[in-house]
Amino acid sequence: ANDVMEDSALMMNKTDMQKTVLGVILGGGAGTRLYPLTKKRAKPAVPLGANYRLIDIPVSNCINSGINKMYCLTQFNSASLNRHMSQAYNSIVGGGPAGRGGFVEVLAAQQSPTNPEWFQGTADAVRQYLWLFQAAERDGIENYLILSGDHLYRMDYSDFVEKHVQSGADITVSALPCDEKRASAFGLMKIDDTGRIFEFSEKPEGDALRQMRVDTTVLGLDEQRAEEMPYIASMGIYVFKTSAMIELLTKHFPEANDFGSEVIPGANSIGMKIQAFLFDGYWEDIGTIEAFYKSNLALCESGDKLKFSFYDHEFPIYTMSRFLPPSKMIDSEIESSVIGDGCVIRHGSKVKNSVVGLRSLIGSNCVIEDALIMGSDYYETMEECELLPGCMPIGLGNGTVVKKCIIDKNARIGHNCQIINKDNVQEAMCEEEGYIIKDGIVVIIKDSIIPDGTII
Ligand code: ADQ
Ligand code: ADP
Repeated sequence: ANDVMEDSALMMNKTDMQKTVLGVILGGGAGTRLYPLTKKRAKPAVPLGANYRLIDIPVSNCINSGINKMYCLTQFNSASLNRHMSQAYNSIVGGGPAGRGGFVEVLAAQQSPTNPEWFQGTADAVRQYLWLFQAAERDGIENYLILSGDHLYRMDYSDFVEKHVQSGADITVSALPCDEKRASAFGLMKIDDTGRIFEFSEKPEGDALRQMRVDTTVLGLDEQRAEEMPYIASMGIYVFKTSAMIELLTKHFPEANDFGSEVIPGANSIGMKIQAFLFDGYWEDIGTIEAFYKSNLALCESGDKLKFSFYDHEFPIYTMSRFLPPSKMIDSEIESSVIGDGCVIRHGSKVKNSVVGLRSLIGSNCVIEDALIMGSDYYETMEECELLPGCMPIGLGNGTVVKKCIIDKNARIGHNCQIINKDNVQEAMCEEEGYIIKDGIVVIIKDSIIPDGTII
């Protein structure tokens, strides 16, 4: 009986994630880094891992952490984002005894008589919707969990929030050790032996960077790892006490646009208590074309090399259920690849180290290598296709070779094309022809038509 008493006492002390935490997902600014994937859709709707979209990661992490109230702040709305959000999660977070009035909603920047501007940054985005979050506060929201929409990781936020509550911090920043090479892409911090952040510097370079070097053995790293990773980087994921957020955004720093460069260092300068929470797991910012491409292809790895797996029964990644048929491979060779639902790969085709997204239709004798093919939003009928000049169907035509490229959704690639970055170009803007090249990766733009025999 004592054990039971202790257990329930423990449970009573635990933070009620559903009642007291509001998840706020930063769904992207102007969307330049992932361009052209964000040309025709909001960033959170960018397809990921053959069947998913970027937004599935933070939303699933929230659901798996017991958080059922989430807003996604985005610069503009798109049909695919709304459709996805309303169909994918509402049956999980809303309604029912488990749901307890949960929701996942998109909030787009909007012009209003008092505010003629779009979101000027991450803090500004939150500030513009504080009125709505404060309405939620009346229902007992004590902490805001601020998340990014372009990270690949699996995290139980309840540990993070719990630490934040127990330490009595105003803000807790999730952090990891980082090497010299990548350090200046992040917010860096110095912490004392209680984990309190006493210095925070957003993306410092040169001397300012070296000045942020610390002894990371305090994080539990061994000597050698600490030597390799001498910085503590912010993951851009924060828990804010509701009252601290309101004070910071409206009273102390009403002009601040960003959390990393202004609000966090500012909070430190006025003596607020900011704690670091050490995250010990795989985490990747996939907000650039190169990182996004690499992380998608990394899903093709197996065994110890696989860093992120969608196959975790205890911690599933939720997405829209589409009731698609299984994929069919007809006399083709598939090696180390991820194939989404409802695809058809025709005879003689070879797929290697590639992600082939849902509803992809691949013709015969194609070669697909180190490619990320996003698939299609729909199956078109022959009648629909015949309305187009030359009737070029969505997908890859026969005999086409694609290597080291990203092919966005609904693209129509003709027969015998070669998308191989023949001249090894690093950067090119050929939007008229339906593609751009970034970091040496050819990206075929959504809905593009690439005629038969094209060589890129
Ligand atoms: P960055 O990711 O470079 O650094 P930022 O560009 O502000 O910071 O983006 C943070 C997140 O907010 C991204 O998901 C982005 O898409 C989104 N976002 C940006 N502007 C937005 C806007 N106007 N409206 C809505 N969403 C917007 C941050 C921190 C660093 C930390 C890294 C870790 O500032 O300290 O190290 O994240 O990746
Ligand atoms: P999908 O579901 O095909 O991934 P969306 O539903 O996001 O794409 O977009 C549907 C169409 O709406 C796009 O093809 C594009 O023409 C238009 N669209 C979406 N977002 C924007 C935007 N911010 N600006 C202009 N057009 C947009």
